[in-house]
Amino acid sequence: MSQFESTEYPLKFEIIKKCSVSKARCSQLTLPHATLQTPQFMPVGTQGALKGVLPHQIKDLKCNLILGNTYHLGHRPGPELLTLAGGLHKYMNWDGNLLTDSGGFQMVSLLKLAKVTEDGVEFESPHDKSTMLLTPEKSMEIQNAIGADIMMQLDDVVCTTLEDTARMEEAMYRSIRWLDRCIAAHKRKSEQNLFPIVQGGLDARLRTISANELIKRNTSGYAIGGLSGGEAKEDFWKAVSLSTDILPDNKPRYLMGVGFAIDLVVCSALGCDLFDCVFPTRTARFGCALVDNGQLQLKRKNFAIDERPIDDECYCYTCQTYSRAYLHMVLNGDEVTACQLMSLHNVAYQMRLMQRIRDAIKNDTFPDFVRNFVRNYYSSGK
Ligand code: PRF
Ligand code: ZN
Repeated sequence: MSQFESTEYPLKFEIIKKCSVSKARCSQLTLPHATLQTPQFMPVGTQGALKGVLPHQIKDLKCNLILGNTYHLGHRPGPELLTLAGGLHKYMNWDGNLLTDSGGFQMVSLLKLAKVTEDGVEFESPHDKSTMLLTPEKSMEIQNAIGADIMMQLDDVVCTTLEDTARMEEAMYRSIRWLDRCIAAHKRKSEQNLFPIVQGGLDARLRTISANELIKRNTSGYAIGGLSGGEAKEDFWKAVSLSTDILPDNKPRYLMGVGFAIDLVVCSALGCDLFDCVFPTRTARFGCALVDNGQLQLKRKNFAIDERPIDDECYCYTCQTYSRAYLHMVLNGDEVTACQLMSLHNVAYQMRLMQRIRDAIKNDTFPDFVRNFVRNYYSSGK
């Protein structure tokens, strides 16, 4: 891969501009399938597609990095069929970049039945009730077959608001042992990047140990995990800031599972580069349209006579074509069309927000942008 000749990994990360007041930076990230600028939000396509949005529509929104899930794709189509199809990019006709999560987090959050042992994450198959075991080696096998541009290590994820420090510590050290097993099992090092995940809950000591251990492995980027599980905003932001203080400046930092507009703005200021969350597409299906000062619940009666678009500054097809009144009607009737129109807007909203963040960093107006955004967000003029 010629564009990566000078680097050890199939990834290039160049900082274009740093904010002089915060830790925010705007960078250019080159991956095997495309180049993009960060900070960037990655929409989630659980089964190898975004619910209600076609690959060409995602491209039209200038998005060239989306997420897939090992947990779902490992079941169906499974690694053999994926290898046969030449990987997920070809299979789903997506020529942009793909990032896959390792599967453990989805199992623990979706299936309350999952059990973690030193071997891996044990769970009941959703299909035939047999017991299955996702090990670091199995996760790498599936992710190598998928062919994602960025793969995630299998980690032991615990909920910060439910578990005690002893369990946090065990999970943090186990995640490091699993990282070493992932590195050993990764078979396509010149084609796919493997990101490790900082764990340690809200505990500064544990997070510091975790981040320093990951740095020793010298991977091409880092993820910050174990957060965004319902902890207080202040605790969450502190844990993020502590992590970005330790992680090296010259590599991308991916904050996992974060997608609320306010968190994207604040965590960009704290030096995070990549984000993902199912929230924008999931909430769209329930009739919620994202706008700067919060969210519009378009199923509510007052929207039946509102002839304005969701957002008159949004360039998406939905806003260019339809009124809130029309969307209100469709949302209360035709689920499939409503899902498409709403998801398209919410993904476009996230993309435009990230573009505004990048522009502000590049134009030296980021501190003002943050101040105005936060003031407007909490003014809640629905
Ligand atoms: N680990 C993995 N995936 C994740 C997370 C994590 O910690 C989060 C944050 N809670 C979202 N997705 N593997
Ligand atoms: Zn729109």
